[in-house]
Amino acid sequence: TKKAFIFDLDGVIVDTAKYHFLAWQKIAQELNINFTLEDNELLKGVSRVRSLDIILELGKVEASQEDKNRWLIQKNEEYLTYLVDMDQSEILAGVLPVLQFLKDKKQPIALGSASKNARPILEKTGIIHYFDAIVDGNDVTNAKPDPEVFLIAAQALGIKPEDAIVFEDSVAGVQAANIAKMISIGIGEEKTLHEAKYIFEDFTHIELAFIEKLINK
Ligand code: G16
Ligand code: MG
Repeated sequence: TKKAFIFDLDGVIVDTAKYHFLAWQKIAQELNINFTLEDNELLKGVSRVRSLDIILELGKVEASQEDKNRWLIQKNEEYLTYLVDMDQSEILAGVLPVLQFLKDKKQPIALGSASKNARPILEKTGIIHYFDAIVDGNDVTNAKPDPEVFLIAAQALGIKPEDAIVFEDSVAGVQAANIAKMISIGIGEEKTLHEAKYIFEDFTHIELAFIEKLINK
C-alpha cells in the first residue's frame, strides 16, 4: 500500500541547527543574553518568532514589537549567509539511500518543516526532486506540536494520517506526529525522543528492510 513519508528538514535531512544557533547567538550577544548550545535545544522545530521570544525570556529582556521585528530580520540575514555555500555534502548520512529507496518503491514523499527557508535548502542540496509535496513555515499558522504541518502534508499526498510516517528530531515534532495519529520516528537520542514510536540515532541506523516493512503494513 501507499504510505506518506514525511520528513522534517532541520536535524533530519540537514544539520542546519548549528547555523541557526550561530545566528541566534549573535543576536543574543548583542542583547547581553547568555545563550548556550543547551538552550538551543529549546529552539529545535520551533518557529523563528517563537525562538526569539524564548531567547528574550531566557535573558528576561522585554522588547517592543519594532525591536523584535528588526532582530528577526537580522537573525535571518545572518542565517542566510551560512546557506550560501551549502551543497549536497551537508545532507546527513543515510538519508539519500532512504529517499532513493522510497522513490524506487513509488512511495509519496513530503517535507514537513517549520522553516521558511526550506525550499532553497532542498534546492542547494540537490534533493528537491524527491519531494511530491513541500509544506513549510510559509504554509502553516500553527507551529509544532500542533499537527497542522503534517496533516497538510498528508492531505497534499492524498494519504490518510494513519498511513503517514513522520521522521522528526524534535520533541515538538514527535508530539505533532502523534497528535495527528501518524507513525512517529524519532531521529536522535532515546532520552529526548522517548514519545516516538520508533527511535534511531540517525539514518545510518535505519535498515531498508525496516522501511519496506512500514510500506507493507
Ligand atoms: C527549523 C528549526 C528551527 C527553526 C525553524 C524556523 O524547523 O528546527 O530551529 O527556528 O526551522 O526556521 P526559519 O528561521 O528558517 O524559518 P524544522 O521543522 O525543519 O526542524
Ligand atoms: Mg527538526
